[in-house]
Amino acid sequence: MELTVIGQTAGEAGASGCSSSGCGGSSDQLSHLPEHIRAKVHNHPCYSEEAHHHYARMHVAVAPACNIQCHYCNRKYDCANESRPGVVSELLTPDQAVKKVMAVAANIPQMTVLGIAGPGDPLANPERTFETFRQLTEKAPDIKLCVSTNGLSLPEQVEELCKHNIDHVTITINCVDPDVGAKIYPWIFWNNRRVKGRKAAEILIKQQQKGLKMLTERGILVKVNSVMIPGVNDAHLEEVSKVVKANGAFLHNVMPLIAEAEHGTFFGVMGQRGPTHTELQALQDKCAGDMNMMRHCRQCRADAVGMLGEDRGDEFTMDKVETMEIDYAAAMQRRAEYHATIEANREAQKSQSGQSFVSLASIKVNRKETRPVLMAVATSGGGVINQHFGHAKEFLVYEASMTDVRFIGHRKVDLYCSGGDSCGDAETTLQKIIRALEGCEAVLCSKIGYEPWEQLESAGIQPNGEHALEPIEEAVAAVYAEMVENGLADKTETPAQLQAGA
Ligand code: CLF
Ligand code: SF4
Repeated sequence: MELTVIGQTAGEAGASGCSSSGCGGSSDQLSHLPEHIRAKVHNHPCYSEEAHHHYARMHVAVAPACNIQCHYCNRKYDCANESRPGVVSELLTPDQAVKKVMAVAANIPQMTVLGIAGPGDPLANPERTFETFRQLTEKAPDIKLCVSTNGLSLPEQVEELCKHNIDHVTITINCVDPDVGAKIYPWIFWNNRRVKGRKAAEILIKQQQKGLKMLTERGILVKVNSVMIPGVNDAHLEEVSKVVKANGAFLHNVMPLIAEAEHGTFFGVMGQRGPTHTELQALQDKCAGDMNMMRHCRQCRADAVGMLGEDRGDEFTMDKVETMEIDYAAAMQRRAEYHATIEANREAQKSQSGQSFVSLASIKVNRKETRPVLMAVATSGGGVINQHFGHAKEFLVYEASMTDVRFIGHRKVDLYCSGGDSCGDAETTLQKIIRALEGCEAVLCSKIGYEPWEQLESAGIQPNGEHALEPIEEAVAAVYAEMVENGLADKTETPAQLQAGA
């Protein structure tokens, strides 16, 4: 789910003619969907890119066991299919999890979704997972329920999932070819015994596709996550995308492998690298020909709390939750009012974005030979440019062209300005940020200091603080229009060529 396509009013990405090459679910892309599907995704921060600017999710770590082994996983950490490795969650009982969800929902009005995504596989822990869902259906009826699984035991549990009113299921599918699968999964636990190698992958693949079909036949929206592992399944994932789409998947989320030796995973220890930003984007673009692509996944942890990209878990540890007095009925009312305000703002932003396209369209007459430009954006949510450059922990990256503005992905960075003792490291941190923003030609933020301004400029990235509080797509379109007018987006003048000529 992904971007707002300026100037387009119809067509879900990939599915029916989004001009940007695959997206997922911005409001415009969703506009052609049946009403009951739009209602399911419009405020789900993972199933709708636009929604992730406005709404939050949380996970509860109730599921410790797993029934397979992935080469990118170390059981000491959370399930790497849905969560980044390297952090250990506080394991909760279903009762604790329910208390925590109600506490978070009462305190974070943006929250719409509760997901169970680890630390092992939720469906390998069915009693704990379903008891949590059962209680929440009763006590927090306004929260959407979501689950992520490796799919091995999915077909046998589809009926149970349906009973709990779960509208969103994620299956991690890294392959549809057992020979590729054998390089990713050393074993699975199946019918009370351990099955290894190609045979294991064959069973897993069969179960995943069967489960996917069963869910989609029952009207449940299925997102497929795939971990991109260069040299192992990268060339194969286009085929995966085609197959899962044919079997009814709603959205495909190709995520980069995170493999560090210190995580102690097989891939980490063997020195298996993850993809670069460029490789990931290229593969997402290829898959987008057939499929709606998610590009805003943050590979969040199994106990993540808050907007995607932020982690407020520390505010809701169980010792704190136990002391909170919750009036859930009152909180539910406040949240409904808050969501109404968000929806009004989204509507307003949409009409503004439409106006920006008009200015691009008028430029088109004079400048035909233009190239697309990548821009980084600092935002703390709300779909607007509202973050100081020095406070950004990540930048969203957009591609502007004469036809649209599309969301490409995000780049995580260290804080440039954290104050105190770390200020001595600022130069190094800034250099790291500049490296992370490689390929971007502008960075849009609410404010920026003199020093980073100068260094960004010398690195060929133009800082811009003129669009504070403006909707992101509108601001990106306006900056692009300016670049086009000044000849900075001419096909013949890439930044590298300009620098060479200087
Ligand atoms: Fe959680 Fe996953 Fe549901 Fe979202 S996360 S179970 S679908 S509520 Fe979202 Fe996090 Fe990416 Fe998952 S950003 S890791 S895709
Ligand atoms: Fe680890 Fe998740 Fe794979 Fe299980 S499914 S081995 S918990 S990454």
